[in-house]
Amino acid sequence: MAYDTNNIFAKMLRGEIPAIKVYEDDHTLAFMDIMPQADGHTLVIPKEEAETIFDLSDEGAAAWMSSVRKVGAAVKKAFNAPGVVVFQLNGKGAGQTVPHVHFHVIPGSIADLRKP
Ligand code: DGP
Repeated sequence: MAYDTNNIFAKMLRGEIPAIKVYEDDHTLAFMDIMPQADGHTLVIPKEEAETIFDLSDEGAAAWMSSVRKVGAAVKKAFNAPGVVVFQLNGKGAGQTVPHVHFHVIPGSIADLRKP
C-alpha cells in the first residue's frame, strides 16, 4: 500500500507536531509513547518512509536496529529494569495503528505491561 505521508509519525518527523525526543540520528528517531504501557515506553522509528518492515530497505532496517539496541540499553539503565521488551506490529491485521513502522521499547517485564 502507498505510504500515507500524513500519518502522525511522518508529521512528527517533519516537526509539524511535538514529540518528546530521546534519541535522533541521520536515519532514526526515538521518542516517548503518548499512551505508555509502562513507564519509559519509547518508540523508535526509521526516517525512511515505510509502513511495515516489508517496505523498509536493508540499510534502513540495519540503522533502525542499531538505534533500537542503543535506546533499549539506555532505557534499561535509566529505569534500572531487569529486562527490556522490544516488539513491533506489521499491518492493521496485526494491530498496527500508526502506519509508519516502529519498534516499541519498554523497560521491564512483559508480565507488567498495561493494556494498550
Ligand atoms: P501500534 O499499535 O504498534 O501501531 O502503536 C502505536 C503507538 O503509537 C501507540 O503505543 C501509541 C503511540 N502514539 C499514537 N499517537 C501518538 C502521538 O501522537 N504521539 C506519540 N508520542 N505516540 C503516539
